[in-house]
Amino acid sequence: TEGKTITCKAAVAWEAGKDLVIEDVEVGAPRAHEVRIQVCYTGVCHTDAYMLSGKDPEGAFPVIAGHEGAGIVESVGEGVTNVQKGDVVVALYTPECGECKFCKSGKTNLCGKIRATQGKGVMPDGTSRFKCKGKDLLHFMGTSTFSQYTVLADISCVKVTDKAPMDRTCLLGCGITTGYGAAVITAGKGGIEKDSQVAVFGAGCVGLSVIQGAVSRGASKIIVVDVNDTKKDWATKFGATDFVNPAKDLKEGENIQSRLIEMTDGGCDYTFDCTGNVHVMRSALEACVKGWGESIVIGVAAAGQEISTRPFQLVTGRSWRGCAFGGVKGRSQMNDLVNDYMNGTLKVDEFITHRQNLGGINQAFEDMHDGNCIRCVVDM
Ligand code: NAD
Ligand code: AHE
Ligand code: ZN
Ligand code: ZN
Repeated sequence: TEGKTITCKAAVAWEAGKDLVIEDVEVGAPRAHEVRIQVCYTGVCHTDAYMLSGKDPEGAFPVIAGHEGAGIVESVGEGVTNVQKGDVVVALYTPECGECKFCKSGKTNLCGKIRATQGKGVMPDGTSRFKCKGKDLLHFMGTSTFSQYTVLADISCVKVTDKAPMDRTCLLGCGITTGYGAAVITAGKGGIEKDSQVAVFGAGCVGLSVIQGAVSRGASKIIVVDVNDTKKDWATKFGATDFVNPAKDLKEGENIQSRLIEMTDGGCDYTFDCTGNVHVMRSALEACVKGWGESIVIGVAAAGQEISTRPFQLVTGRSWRGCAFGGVKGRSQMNDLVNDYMNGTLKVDEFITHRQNLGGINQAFEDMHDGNCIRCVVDM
């Protein structure tokens, strides 16, 4: 197959808001600094659903979505040195070139090398590797893991041990790493400090991963806020100390920020928005303690949404921060997470509540609405 076009199955989104269609697609050979991988497993993330709904300003069709994938390198293009045929890899929607101003800054994981073309749904040379029915299909987030074969920039994948099961490590491609990294890397620029009081808004895959990170840093209080009561058991299982359902548990005249301020004797050291709801983001900021409290925005809000608060909240020392992929540098830090998983210090298996085959991928999106669905893993 090396050097040749591969025909395989992929879930194609022909237009916004419509079911995905399993099609035979042609996947071109990797060009210079590109890698073609056989995708073995992919998770399904809310950001895929968001783009497919048509609400993402960067969404364009027809497209192959998916960004939480693990697979095996099938072939590499000219000049590729970081991976070779047969390597097990995790796809990285946040690449790491190591050379651009962002990579070199030491302050962020937001590599700038291919961001412009990635946002347009094409490879770094401006073209697509996918064709179906004679038409070019767009790539998504530089990964397009809803195809049995996909082509990535070499800087958009990282080799991991073949001893780690790919149906688990695929989840390190987004949700788990995002929440965990937000807690241990982004918050406080270096992670939550021991004995911090933390509030996590939204206990999905991302929020539960923030809890894991907070536990690993020795937070003394981890309050989970979710409108779904079934998330209480989930939060407790991951190490939360308290649970508040703002739709039911608030007293007359109380809002969620005042409740959290009361529970923490003045406010939280760190709060995390893992909902994508801009009103929640405001509450999360205002639940921070004055002087140093920091709120991390992780959730992706729909196009046109804006956040607001009284500037006084910032004047009195609270700050707003945000991160993509938890602030994790994929190529230099992914293997630490895989090792933590392998030695039992990072939970991954626990997140998998649903499974589907590629043919059931639309059901995987339906599954996401189930209050008990944390992640659905698709066997490609
Ligand atoms: P999820 O839907 O599984 O979890 C969200 C949780 O928030 C649910 O338990 C829901 O009940 C709860 N919730 C909804 N409205 C609420 C409210 N008003 N108050 C309190 N809780 C509320 O989603 P997820 O997979 O965990 O992802 C969370 C968000 O993070 C999504 O917006 C997703 O797009 C985004 N995300 C961002 C990044 C990043 O790099 N920044 C990466 C992955 C996901
Ligand atoms: N394109 C959207 C924003 C989507 C977004 O914020 N994506 C996150 C990853 S979410 C993963 O589930 C991200 O990586 N952001 C940084 C980046 O460079 O895209 C919009 O609103 O325009
Ligand atoms: Zn995601
Ligand atoms: Zn870079």
